[in-house]
Amino acid sequence: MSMFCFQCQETMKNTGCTVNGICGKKEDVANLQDLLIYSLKGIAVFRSAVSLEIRNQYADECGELDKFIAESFFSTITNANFDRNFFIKTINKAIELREMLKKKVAEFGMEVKFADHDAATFTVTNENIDAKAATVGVLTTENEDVRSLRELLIYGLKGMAAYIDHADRLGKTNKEIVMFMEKALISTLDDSLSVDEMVGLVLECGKFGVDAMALLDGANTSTYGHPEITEVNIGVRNNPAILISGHDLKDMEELLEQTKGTGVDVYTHGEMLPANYYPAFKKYDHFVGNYGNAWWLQDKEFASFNGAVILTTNCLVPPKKSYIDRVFTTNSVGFDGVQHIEEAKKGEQKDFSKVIALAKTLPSPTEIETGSIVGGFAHEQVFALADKVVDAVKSGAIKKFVVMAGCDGRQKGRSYYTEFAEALPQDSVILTAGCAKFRYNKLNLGDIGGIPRVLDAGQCNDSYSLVLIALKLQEVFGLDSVNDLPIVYNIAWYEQKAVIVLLALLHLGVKNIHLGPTLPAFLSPNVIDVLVKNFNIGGIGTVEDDIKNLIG
Ligand code: SF4
Ligand code: SF3
Repeated sequence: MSMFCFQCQETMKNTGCTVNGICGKKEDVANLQDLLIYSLKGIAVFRSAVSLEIRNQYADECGELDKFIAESFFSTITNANFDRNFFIKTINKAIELREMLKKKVAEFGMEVKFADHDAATFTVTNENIDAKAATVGVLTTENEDVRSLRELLIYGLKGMAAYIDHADRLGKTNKEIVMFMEKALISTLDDSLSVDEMVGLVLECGKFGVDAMALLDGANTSTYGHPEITEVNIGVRNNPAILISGHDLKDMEELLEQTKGTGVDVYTHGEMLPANYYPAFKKYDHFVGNYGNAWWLQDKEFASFNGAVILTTNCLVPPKKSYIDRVFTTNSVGFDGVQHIEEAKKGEQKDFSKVIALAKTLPSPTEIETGSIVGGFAHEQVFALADKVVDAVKSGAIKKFVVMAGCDGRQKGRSYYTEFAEALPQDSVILTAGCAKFRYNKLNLGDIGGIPRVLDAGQCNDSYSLVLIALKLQEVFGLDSVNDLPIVYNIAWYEQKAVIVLLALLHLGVKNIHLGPTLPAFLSPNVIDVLVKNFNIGGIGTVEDDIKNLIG
């Protein structure tokens, strides 16, 4: 076995990728990603000695290190970064930062636990880095339950890191979240922890997941306004164009600014669709709408788009030769042979001029769809409709809300979600967020007294909106528990952002969540038992059975 990765839903045979990733990740990159996480554990050992007070005092330096931790985690998320050189560079940087922290801690005579651990002492050369990387993967934890809880925690941190990285780029940070990340990283070196303590950390991760999503929600809405109900065009115009994908709204803003008046149109793809819902982006008349569907269709859709494409975050599918020259990555995304747009200098905008110049030379997009879709049902917009929604529940016009948030993926069995949405009774409303929506957001499911039957809150991180909506309904109906609401959860997962969303829901005490299309391979049978016993988590079955069991 040359690698072992089981962090995403499409892992080989639902056990683990052991040769190459189904996602296209090669064994050397998979192992280097493990080594990067391992080197973050070394950083955490020394960083944990730095108090909040000191962090506040040295805000700039500390902010840079927080950013490094978040970006490093983010680069190891499924379908984000496939670039070997990026990982070698980042691991070396991590070791350098660890040694700097080690010196400071020694200077101040601070005590740290695990200072002698290999994660806190190892070094590498270009010659031995692959050999070292092959020795630090998830299988080094032998007990399968301990491994399961440690990896569940690490994957939650990866998702959390993605969200705080976006917020950071909009100037919003929360040092306590990073302090928790460090504590959690160190816990994975600690063989003395009991199962209960590890479960406690996983749930605490959910608490900080809620904080991270709240931070990002605040960053997005205070910068770009609250999403509002929007009809999004899914057709094309006859101009050269740029397709922007991923989750980073700051890139969206800067791209729209820089393409203004250039004759180049801008379209969103995949998880960038919700950018269409923000007031701040509506003023650009060259922002045409959304092109295509979820990430896994990008090999076909990037090809037919014809123009330049920017990946601001996951999910990147290894680009085909036919269009690789038109693809650009930025932030934590990377792929060997794909042009990368570097981070901007402080106070400046990122420079998209290369992308714009290329786009001008390319043909306009080939039409693959026409018409429009409706979205923008984030918390403030739904609160504005609260009276209507409450009346519909009271009158019985709405009998169930079905949360179908999460990820989409290429596995054939995911047609379940389309069929499930179609089979839902007419008096049910789907609450969605994340790219899972592409399985049913173009079906004509109609409305209930003017309330569409698919309410899209936005990106996966906007699952936070769904939580606020549920809490609001609980308050309006005067219920003791969020579990007393007529809401069922049928969530689709693929990568690690869905893991932090799940942990956030568990932290809020949400029970009876159904997770599919398969339960995570990294959950051992005993850990699944704990989740079933405490939260009644379940998988999915057939559409017919699930409609019967969930909806009644
Ligand atoms: Fe396999 Fe998923 Fe890991 Fe890729 S990210 S190697 S598909 S488990
Ligand atoms: Fe999708 Fe990758 Fe998870 Fe943000 S873009 S939800 S899978």
